[in-house]
Amino acid sequence: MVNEVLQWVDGHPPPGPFRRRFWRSPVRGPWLTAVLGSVLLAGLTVMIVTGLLSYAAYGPLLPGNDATPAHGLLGFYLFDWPTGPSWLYRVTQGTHVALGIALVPVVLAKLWSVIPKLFEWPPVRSIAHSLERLTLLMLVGGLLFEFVTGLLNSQLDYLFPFFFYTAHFYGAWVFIGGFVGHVLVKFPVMVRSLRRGPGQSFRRTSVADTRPEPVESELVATAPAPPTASRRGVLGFVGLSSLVLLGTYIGSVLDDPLRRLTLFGPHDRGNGVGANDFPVNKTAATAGVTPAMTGAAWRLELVGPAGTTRLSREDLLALAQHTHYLPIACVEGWSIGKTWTGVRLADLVARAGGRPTDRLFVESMQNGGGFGAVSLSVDQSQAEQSLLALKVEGEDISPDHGFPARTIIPAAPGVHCTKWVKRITVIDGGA
Ligand SMILES: Nc1nc2c(c(=O)[nH]1)N[C@H]1C(S)=C(S)[C@@H](COP(=O)(O)O)O[C@H]1N2
Ligand SMILES: [Mo]
Repeated sequence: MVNEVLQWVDGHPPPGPFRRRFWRSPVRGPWLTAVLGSVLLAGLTVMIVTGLLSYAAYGPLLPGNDATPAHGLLGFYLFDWPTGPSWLYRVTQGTHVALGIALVPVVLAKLWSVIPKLFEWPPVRSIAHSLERLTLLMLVGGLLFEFVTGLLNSQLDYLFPFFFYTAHFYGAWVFIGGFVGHVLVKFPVMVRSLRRGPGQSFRRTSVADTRPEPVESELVATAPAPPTASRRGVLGFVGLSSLVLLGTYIGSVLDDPLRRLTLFGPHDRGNGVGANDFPVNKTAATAGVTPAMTGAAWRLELVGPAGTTRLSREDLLALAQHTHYLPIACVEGWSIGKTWTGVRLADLVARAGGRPTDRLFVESMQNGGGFGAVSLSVDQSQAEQSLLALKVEGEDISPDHGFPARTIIPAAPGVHCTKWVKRITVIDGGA
């Protein structure tokens, strides 16, 4: 009895999208899906690797740095982020965000190409089938969640009611689970479909001659509509859309004058004058840093085994100055390289009575907000290029860029380059 009911249900899909006749595009089919899938296989692998690297770059093993302290086993791969080459995070994170933007049309086209699957009937057939459907839910749900939160973050739109890092981190692992499962199941199908081809010449078939792929698959329309685009047209449109999107963004990761290429995005313009005319997320005013706090009375508090010393900006300028070209590279993807001048952090360690095996804790005058305090690793504290910067491109850094002094750490995410430094504490590195 139960079996008969189930059989009847199987043979009677509800009307509309649950019926194969509903899906009529003649270009939809396993080959088109495999082409888009192979682009995503490569692209999303790069997204996963650069995303996981970004988490490692935050130095979450150091006290106070971890945005997801409950990561447990998911932090299995963490390692000490290197201090060179200085453009390391600029490249890994710029790639993560720029590629994410460029992949949007491919993701949408891929979802479109497999949409009949979403309405598969019956929805669950067996335990194995329901597991497959669950991987798909993790894959598609995780993918959309990561793309939406990531894009909003890169555009500084914090519309969501949760903390970006935590959500993007756990969402990534849900996605990775679905992605790995999906690739294991579908890789052979993808290779087979690519080998078989679309059944017609990709380059020479006109729109009018475009026919469904000659293969039995639930993606292929049984009652195709008249063609409105060729496969070449569809893939060309997707590829061109990706390039246009990439083109609007790419200036955000380049230095002047190529930076002017940025058409959209919050970091196309600077907000300052002369050497300080480059982008700022958080101005001194929004951070609650007032002119009284940064004026002549300001002192850097240097705390270490030798006790606490207070250094004025003049004191700092009287110490050995070093100049390096180093980027600010934000997790949001944008970056900009500048020539910074200031005191070597390693010199401050020594001055405070510390040893080369000690590390630093840097605090800002900014009250609260999560950026107020950062732990630097031993390598970061000792790196030849790690600076407490006082000048940029030969001019005093502006209040919005962290006057009187800010740290600049080679290869590190921008968040580790603390503006409006108040106190630097030497901490026993334990070695
Ligand atoms: N005190 C303080 N330092 C800070 C920040 C901040 O909000 N407050 N932002 C950090 C981040 S996330 C980046 S990417 C760089 C550049 O940020 P900006 O664009 O606000 O200058 O400074 C870092 N230093
Ligand atoms: Mo940032």
